[in-house]
Amino acid sequence: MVDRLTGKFLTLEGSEGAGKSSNLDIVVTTLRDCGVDVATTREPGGTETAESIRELLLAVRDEPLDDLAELLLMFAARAQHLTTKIRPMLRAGTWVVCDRFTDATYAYQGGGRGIDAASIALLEQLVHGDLQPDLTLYLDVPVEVAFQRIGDRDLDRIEREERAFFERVRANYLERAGREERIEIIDASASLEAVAAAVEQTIRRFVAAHP
Ligand code: T5A
Repeated sequence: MVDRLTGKFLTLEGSEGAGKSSNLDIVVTTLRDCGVDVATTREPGGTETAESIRELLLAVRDEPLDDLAELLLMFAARAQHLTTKIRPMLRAGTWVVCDRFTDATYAYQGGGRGIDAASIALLEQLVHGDLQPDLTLYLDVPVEVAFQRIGDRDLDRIEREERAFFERVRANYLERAGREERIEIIDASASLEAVAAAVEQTIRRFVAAHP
């Protein structure tokens, strides 16, 4: 049976400190101003069970987390999130704005950890082959700037990775953004105001194209 999803699916991507959380509000305010019914969520997480998987993924433990276990947990959380939250909302005509989605898996588990893209694509196909974001805003910022922004806050397991890991993450995002038409690159090294203006403009353009 064809799953009729009438809402639009928007995602925000970027390295830590790129400003996703800061700009999620801009996306929502702009959409509401355009008369769109919108809900927000995040990955990994978004539902009670998926948030528990998030805790497993981000907790700092003595036992290192196996790369493949990390990949499978990301998709386990995603499967739960899609079934219990994202698809029902899209079916009801609500637009969903998600802080990170599968582009993050290609960037972090693919680019960062070195897992081959074909294995990720296999899981992507299994979990949501028929559903892709309609628009992705990739907030691009040099690793150096991102780490200055997050400062000396308590870092989670992934944030504790070395700089080279985040350089590979960024390179992977940029490479995908160059290939995928749905991904809009926003220069997130600019001021908060300038980034917010670019985000708002991109969202208004998208809404105008999808009345
Ligand atoms: N992950 C996730 C994977 O490995 N694979 C996957 O498939 C998925 C889905 C989740 C982690 O999981 C990984 C990636 C992540 O490591 P998360 O919840 O998305 O993490 O959280 P982070 O990315 O760590 O979120 P951050 O809060 O660090 O980044 P944000 O949301 O991009 O940044 P934000 O908005 O909180 O801003 C950080 C600081 O910078 C300032 C803000 O005021 C804030 O203080 N700032 C600016 N300052 C100056 N100019 C600007 N333009 C600014 N923009 C923001």
